[in-house]
Amino acid sequence: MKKLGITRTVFLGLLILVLNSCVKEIDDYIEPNISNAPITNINSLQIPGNFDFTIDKKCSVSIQIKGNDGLPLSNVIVELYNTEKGNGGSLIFKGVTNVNGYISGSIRVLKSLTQLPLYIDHIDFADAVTIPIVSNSVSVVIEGSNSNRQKASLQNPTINSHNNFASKSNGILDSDGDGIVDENDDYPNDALLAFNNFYPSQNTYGHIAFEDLWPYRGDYDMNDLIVGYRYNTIKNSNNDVVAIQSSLYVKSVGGSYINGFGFELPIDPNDISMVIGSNLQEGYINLNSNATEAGQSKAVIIAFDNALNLAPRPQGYYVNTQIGSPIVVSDTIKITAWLTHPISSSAIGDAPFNPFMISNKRRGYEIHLPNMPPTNLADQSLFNTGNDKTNIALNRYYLSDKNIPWALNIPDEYPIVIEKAQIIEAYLKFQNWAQSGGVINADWYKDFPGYRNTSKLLFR
Ligand SMILES: [Ca+2]
Ligand SMILES: [Ca+2]
Ligand SMILES: [Ca+2]
Repeated sequence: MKKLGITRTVFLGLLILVLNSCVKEIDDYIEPNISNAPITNINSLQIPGNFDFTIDKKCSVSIQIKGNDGLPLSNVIVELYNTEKGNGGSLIFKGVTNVNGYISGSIRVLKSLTQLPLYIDHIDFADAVTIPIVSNSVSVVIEGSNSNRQKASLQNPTINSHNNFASKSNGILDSDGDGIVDENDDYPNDALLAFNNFYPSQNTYGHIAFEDLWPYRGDYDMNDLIVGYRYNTIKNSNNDVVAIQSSLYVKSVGGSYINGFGFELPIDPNDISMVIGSNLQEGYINLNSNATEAGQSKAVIIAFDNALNLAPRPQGYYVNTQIGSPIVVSDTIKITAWLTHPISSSAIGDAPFNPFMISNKRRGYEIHLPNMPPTNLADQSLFNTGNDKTNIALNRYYLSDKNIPWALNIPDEYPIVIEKAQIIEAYLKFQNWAQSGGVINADWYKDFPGYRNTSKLLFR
């Protein structure tokens, strides 16, 4: 590292004071390379050893709703969107306040996001309330200030107390009797289910991109398997989780391996009554009677055991990674894991949970997101072979000797890097993001001027 000037040293000192909790090991600090000098080989990047390559972050949610009179409002539906409804916003979180007007839970949102619109289905609130994201938390008390209440009360004499009837919809029919009126109940005829909660959002898919040669580094086109996902955590009228639903498709298969995909939930396999919808045809996955994977101490759901069964390979081509190759439209599979009993959202964690691929029908070869642990069925003797530089004692997993991952989670659109191009050739800000440890260009995958070399990308 070159010598720091005085100004830089003072600035760095302040940064350390301010971001004390964020900068764990200052010895590992590498100055961000903010030049656009093209680095043509990803293995030449100088990446901080503690960078986990996450684009979004987990935020706790704790919201209390009070009416115009300052008293807590119970049984009120609240929704968080990723941006305003009128601005293309899409639902991520939905639930109902308890007797003290509280609702809590957690969400995953882009690290760059500083505020979210909150929609409150009560006439004391007119429109979206913008609430701030501070550190990793959405924690607010919100009081109503809607002068329309009086008008509404005059039109409908029942609107005068803290109850359901002050809902904007004025709906009173609760067909399944679960306490949530039909207009607000995503499952109006099932008393065990009430609310959909989506990741990345109701109307969008995220993508997990894999290199499949682990523990060897491969070519870093990050297209050997790209899985599109949308998770729906289904909750009941107590805001507890009753099912995990995943909609999954195969966006690309840029290699010759037969690859599978699954995810691990942080609960006991016996907490699941049944998994429905997996696509398992190759015979190398063993299941329990509830269709979770056998031999696992946590619940593992294998979604598919061969990506090509969802997205067949055209004669003479890979799937969606070569210019001029036939466009392959994957099947989308919907997998539902029903729980034996409602589980708090804090116990079950957040989508995408712990996703991984299995390479070339070899069950022991799991490839996870960086710093996510293997399942019981991973062959741990593969760690620290090839280019893998896992350190179990430090919870460092699936990063190479050059601190490069084999998997990335992009909770957004993700055009496919063409075969044999490195990701840094297509996504021109990736190098800044990686070398700064995520400090700059956290939006490297977006379609902003100068961000993409579209001749190295396929939009399929
Ligand atoms: Ca209902
Ligand atoms: Ca219901
Ligand atoms: Ca490839």
